[in-house]
Amino acid sequence: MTRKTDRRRFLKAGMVGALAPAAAHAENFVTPAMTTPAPPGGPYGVPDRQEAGVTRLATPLAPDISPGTASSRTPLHKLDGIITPAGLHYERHHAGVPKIDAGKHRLVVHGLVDKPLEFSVAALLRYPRVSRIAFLECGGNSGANAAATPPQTSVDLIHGLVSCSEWSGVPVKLLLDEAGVQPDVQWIVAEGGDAASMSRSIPLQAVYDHGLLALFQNGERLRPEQGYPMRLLMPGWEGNLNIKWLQRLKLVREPAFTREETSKYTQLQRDGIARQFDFIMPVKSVILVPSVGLPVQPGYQQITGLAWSGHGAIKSVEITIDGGQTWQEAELSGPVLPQCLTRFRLDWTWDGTSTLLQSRAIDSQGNQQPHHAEWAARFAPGQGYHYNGIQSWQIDAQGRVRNVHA
Ligand SMILES: Nc1nc2c(c(=O)[nH]1)N[C@H]1C(S)=C(S)[C@@H](COP(=O)(O)O)O[C@H]1N2
Ligand SMILES: [Mo]
Repeated sequence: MTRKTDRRRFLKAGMVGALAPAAAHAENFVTPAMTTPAPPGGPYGVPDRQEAGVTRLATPLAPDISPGTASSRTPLHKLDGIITPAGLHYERHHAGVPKIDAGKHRLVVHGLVDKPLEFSVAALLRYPRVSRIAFLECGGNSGANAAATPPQTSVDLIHGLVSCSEWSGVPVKLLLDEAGVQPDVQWIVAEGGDAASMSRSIPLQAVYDHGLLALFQNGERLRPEQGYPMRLLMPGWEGNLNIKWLQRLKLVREPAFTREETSKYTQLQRDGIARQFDFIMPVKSVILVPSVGLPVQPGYQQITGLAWSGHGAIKSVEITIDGGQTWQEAELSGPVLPQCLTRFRLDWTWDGTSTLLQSRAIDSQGNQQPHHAEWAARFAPGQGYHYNGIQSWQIDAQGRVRNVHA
């Protein structure tokens, strides 16, 4: 069944959720809100209080073992479009959100450079800026699905460590050119000004070509949680490299082998060899509606979700509503941008029988998502970084959704 015929049939049958026309005509159209002028909004707008349930999902803290270790996830299934409101951007802090005095904060560019430089925020705000929309995803996102038994939790708990913003700032290459990169530099070590002193080694060429010193997020200055007053943005690269509260870029010959690239963010394979410096987030797609806790209604609904790839743009998303027997192409809502969340939709009329839904994305480089079993065959048990297996939702005859591996 094609999307068009499905939509036509649905329109003919009438809106499932609309009030009967008679009821609408019986209403008095003049409401109390139309007769009494109301006060204006405040200096900084917030969502209507009836939307108070649309919040980040915080993971319980463990202050005794690891004070400051915190994460919260974007409620992807309660949003639409591709942009994450700043207040709902996921958070991952290894030592909490430091209070940084933007007037005193400095960014130092040093190491193997002709001229070490120190920048204030005010100075950086005078540099030429660029803007781009890009997703940011934690290397551990979706890792819960790597387990043999998939979790029966809301979709944000599994996949909500990804968000998408418009980021504006100074291309890092401008600062590198000003400092003068010496000939045998291969790597840059980026360091944050938090109690984790989060540090990562990144290949020089990648930072030169793609690195953005982000100062603005969705039009306003970065939120403290996202690294105010500045962070490194490496679009499409593992979240951990996107150093927040950035205070140092050191140019070096060899990687520094920091904690975050040795004991963490490496992936042990079945063959006993660990992948290290696996930077780019792989192609992924997730159906967000329906999902666990969001049951299917009989009749029409729109299946919708997000797809993204660190390697480029999303080329297509295919959906199966019959457990993989047939696949149909979902509509990409647009814009479709590289290293960016891409919204997909498919009109569907559910006939009330149990079935299995899956989505699979292909990116502009031809990368595809593996099935869970293919992914699990490659990596050692307990590994979960960079998990991008196909998400399968089992629908029972009551419309309830279960997370399964298929
Ligand atoms: N300085 C610093 N930078 C950091 C972190 C941190 O704890 N400290 N966390 C990293 C990790 S693991 C991720 S996934 C992203 C999260 O960015 P966000 O909190 O803006 O979503 O920031 C990265 N940069
Ligand atoms: Mo992360």
